[in-house]
Parts: sequence; structure tokens; C-alpha cells
Amino acid sequence: MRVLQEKFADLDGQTVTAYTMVNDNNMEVTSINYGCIITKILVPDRNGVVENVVLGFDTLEEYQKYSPYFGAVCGRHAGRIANGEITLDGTTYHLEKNNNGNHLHGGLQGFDKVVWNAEVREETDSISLQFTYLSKDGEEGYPGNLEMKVTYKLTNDNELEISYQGLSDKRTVLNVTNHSYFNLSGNLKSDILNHTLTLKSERFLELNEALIPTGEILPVEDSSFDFRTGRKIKDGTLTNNPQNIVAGNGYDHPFLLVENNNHEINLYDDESGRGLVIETDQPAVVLYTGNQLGEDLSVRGVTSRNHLGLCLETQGLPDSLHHPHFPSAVLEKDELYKSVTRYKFTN
Ligand code: G6D
Repeated sequence: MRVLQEKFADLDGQTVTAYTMVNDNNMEVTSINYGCIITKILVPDRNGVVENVVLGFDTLEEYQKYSPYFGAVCGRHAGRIANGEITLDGTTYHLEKNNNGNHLHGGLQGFDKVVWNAEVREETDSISLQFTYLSKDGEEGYPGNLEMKVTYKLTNDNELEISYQGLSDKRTVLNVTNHSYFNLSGNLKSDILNHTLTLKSERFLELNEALIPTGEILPVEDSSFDFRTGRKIKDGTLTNNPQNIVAGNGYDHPFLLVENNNHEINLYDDESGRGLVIETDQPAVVLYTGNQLGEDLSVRGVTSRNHLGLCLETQGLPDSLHHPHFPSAVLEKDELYKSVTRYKFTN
């Protein structure tokens, strides 16, 4: 196993470095210390052909100008917060309203747009990259000085483990995720509509027109949202289910997981034979099927289009501070936030 380091860009006097972790099966994970962005994941198909399975760019400028959170860590609070307001202990905090009058993914300068410190750690059968960042009191409107640590660990089982830690000197909120867009066809040869998703989830959140949870938790039973025995993503584009329509002809929904760390999320592309099993300690996963990608981007020479990639954002529930019956995203003063999500690639 080895790590290759290469200068990616300069930003405001700071160096952005690309770190490529390579395991003994020639799986590669490249990430940069700007937004902890995963820019590339190379894995073999059923014939051993190694290709990239995530959407990404080759320059910092493209990430700054065009990226819809490709590969990024999103926070302090991933997902939407209605009206960009949270109230803690009687104090209302006004967060950036960066998405139709609501707060999305930590604001205009969220975790995805800051430079993190990075440290390489090599163990016998794994390689780790540890990113750290101090989010100062009041950053993007959030209370508390928050020390963040994000670790990417690659193993020889073709597994990428992402672990998160957070510690704040004031009561605050924290709900972090990685926003990689997966496309198992390899080098974006096709879109993700024929990918099969199997998901251990019986309920999902109803969204309103602004994609804010209404508070209703709907059953997946007998609907295009039932992925329990496997379903092709395209089903979400071929239905008149109002929730698929409101998502922009696909999915953009938080699914509540019924169990953790037991193959709860499985994605498979039968064309390439590539699979991805995701396990997490988080209560939910947001399935976003790239419904708003549009055709304005060139992704490593491939013109973007809706459904060119899909996200499986393991996290808490969006807007939980306005819905007491949702698991809470509140992080107490001096409480250590810990979370782990594992992505195992198969072929
Ligand atoms: C759209 O609604 C979706 C979000 O879920 C996604 O994270 C973003 O695009 C990139 O706003």
C-alpha cells in the first residue's frame, strides 16, 4: 500500500494537495484537503478493468465554480434547515440562506469549501488520511468553536472507511456526510438509471416543494420508494408518484435505516459487475439521484446530464431542529461526536 502526494492548487496562500491512496489490489482513492473532496475512486469491473466510479474534476477552479458538492464533506449541517434558523436554549441563530431561503449543506462557506490540515498515516494493512479543521464560533452563523476531524482509511479489502469526530465548546448542531456522486459503470460510460439499489429501509421523509421535510414519515410499501428487495433507480423517473416529481424526477429523500452496520445499503451495476456496499452508524441515508445536474458541466470531458451520478449521503435527518420527533442533530458542549461509514467495493 502507498500514498502519492501531488500539489493540486494554491489557495489564499495555502497549498491544496492531492493524496492518492493505493492498495495492493490497485484500488485508488484520491482526495484533496479542500473540502476533504474525494476526486477519484478507481476500482476494477468484473473483468479487472480499473475505472473511476465517482464524479469529479481535475482543477480547484472547477470545484469552486461549478461543483454541486462532488465528493465533498458537507457540514456543519448537511441537508436543509428551514428558513436558515436554529434555536438553542432560547437563542435563535441565523444561518446562511443559500438555497431558496433555506440553509443547505453548511452554507456558502461550509466544510466543502475550506482548506483542512492533512496528515498521512500508514499502517500495515491500511492507509489513512486524517483531515482536521477548526470551525470558529459564529462561522456560517453556527455557535461554538468546533474542532473537526475526518479520517479516510483505505484497506486491502477494497473498503474506504470514513470516520468523523467533532468537539465544540458550546452547544451547537452537527450533521456531517460525504457527498460523493457514484457511477459504477466506470468513467461515466453510462448514467445510473440502470443501477440497482437495495436498501434496508421501511420509511422515508415526505418533502415539500422546497425539498424541506414536512415532518411526515411515509411507508415505502407498494411504492417506487421500496428498495427492500432491490429496485432500478429509473423506477423513480417512470412514475407519477408526487414525491418523485417534487424531487425533480427521481429521488432526493432521506430514508430511515432499520439497522446499522449490516449491509444496509447495496448498489450494483450489472453491466460492469461492480458493487458498492455501504454500512453506517447513522440513522438515515439521503438518496439523491442527480436530478439537478443539468447539461452545463463538463465532467472530465463528459457532458453532464441528470442522473449521471447518485449520492448516498449517510447522516441524521435534515431540519431535525424543527421536528422534535426526528433524531436530534444537537451536539452538547464538550460532547464528542463520533460517526463511521464504510464503502466496500466489489466486482
Ligand atoms: C440539490 O436537492 C439537492 C440536494 O439534495 C443536493 O445535495 C444538491 O442539489 C447538490 O439541491
